[in-house]
Amino acid sequence: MVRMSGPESFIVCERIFFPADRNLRLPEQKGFTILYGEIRDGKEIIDDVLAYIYRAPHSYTGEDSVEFSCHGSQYIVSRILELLVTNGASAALPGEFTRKAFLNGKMDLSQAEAVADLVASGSGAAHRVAMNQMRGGFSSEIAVLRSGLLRFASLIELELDFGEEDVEFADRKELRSIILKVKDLTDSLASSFRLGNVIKNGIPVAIVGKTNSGKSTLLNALLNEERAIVSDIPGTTRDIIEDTIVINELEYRFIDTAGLRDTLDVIENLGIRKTHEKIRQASIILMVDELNDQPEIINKRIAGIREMIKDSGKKLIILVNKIDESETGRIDFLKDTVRTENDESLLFISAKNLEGLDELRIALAAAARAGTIDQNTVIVTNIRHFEALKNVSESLGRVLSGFDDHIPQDLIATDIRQAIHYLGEITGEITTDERLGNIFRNFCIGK
Ligand SMILES: Nc1nc2c(ncn2[C@@H]2O[C@H](COP(=O)(O)OP(=O)(O)OP(=O)(O)O)[C@@H](O)[C@H]2O)c(=O)[nH]1
Ligand SMILES: [Mg+2]
Repeated sequence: MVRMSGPESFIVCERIFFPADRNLRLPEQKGFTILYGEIRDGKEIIDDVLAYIYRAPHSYTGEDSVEFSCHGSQYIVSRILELLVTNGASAALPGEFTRKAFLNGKMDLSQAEAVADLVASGSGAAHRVAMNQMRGGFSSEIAVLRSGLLRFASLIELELDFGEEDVEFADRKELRSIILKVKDLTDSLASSFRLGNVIKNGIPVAIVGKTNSGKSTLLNALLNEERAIVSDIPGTTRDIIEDTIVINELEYRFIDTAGLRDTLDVIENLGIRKTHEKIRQASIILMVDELNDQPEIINKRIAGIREMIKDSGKKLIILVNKIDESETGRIDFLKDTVRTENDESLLFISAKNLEGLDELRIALAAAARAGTIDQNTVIVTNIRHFEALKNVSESLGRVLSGFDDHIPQDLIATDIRQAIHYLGEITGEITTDERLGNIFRNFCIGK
């Protein structure tokens, strides 16, 4: 699809597009008409195309637009683009169509941002969240918060107008409860960002453990391809190997690491240092042990990892690998002797024979806590929104403590206005050219 937008679209298109029905002229057609015809460069026919005609304001951008549906060869597309440019059009910048849609009031800023997320969505969950945001789910949540605050701000300001007279239009108890409610909502939206971020960018899962326990074999098994080198020589993996897969609509980014052991090998040690770094970056840690390891040693290793990730909210899944080498009773023995805490899980697998992987996938989904995302759940996926919500919450916190400390009303009103301002930043009521430039620069061309 080659897309054109702007008040001169029809005039430019008519110079290169010739309807099959010679009686028809493109600029005279109604909106939502499709014309069949040829794109020509002088006498040369470039392609047989369909031209979709949109009239302002009923188009994506809100302007007159034409879209050519052509035969999708790169050559044809570039010839059509070249023809359009030589006949008066200019090439679109990244995100320029969506930017126009925003500026023409077709959508607010958070919806515009969702367009980019939708295009980039790589899993069912990412798609659902982006779709909800694009259709205005998030915007309407923000609108509710904003109108609650606006009502409140105007009452306080009215009181200020009466100056010395010491009147109170706004019932303080009611005001306090409104502010509390808005702050709660803001906080819960902001706290959804942790989940939103992993939905959008994939959940980082570090596969760690001692050397030779089968980490790379597990990565290959999960990916269903020979991604990492596997060998019975300890210290095989030295560099970090990463790849993503979608399991039950969520994207996971698996990170295979160098096995942890004391070694004098310089390169292996560099790998081990990276392993520690990856543990810090991951949300879920898969720790791989072997069935024939002694429970005391496994417990010691678990304690080590636990110490590294404590209070971080990271989830630990302990895997005992190579159960195909099992003597009877060994699994039960380890179940009794390996100590797990809180929400850690202990699973027995054979990476080589693909045993226990379904249980592992279930444990991963539980660790990602993603059971409840549907198209109506509002989840913040955008760091810009997250920051704005944090700022709203801080301003409202100041309002609340201002009440307690009997701070002058005009200061309270200022903090409320601040909060309203930050909410407006999310939807784009308040924005600058520079900020818009930053947002749309990350779009692809043509969107
Ligand atoms: N019997 C059995 N052997 C396995 C299993 N998983 C891995 N192995 C073997 O264990 C050896 C080490 O496997 P890797 O996947 O390279 O182990 P690793 O943890 O990545 O090792 P390093 O990268 O050196 O730390 C190989 O010989 C694998 O074939 C399993 O489930 N059962
Ligand atoms: Mg390895």
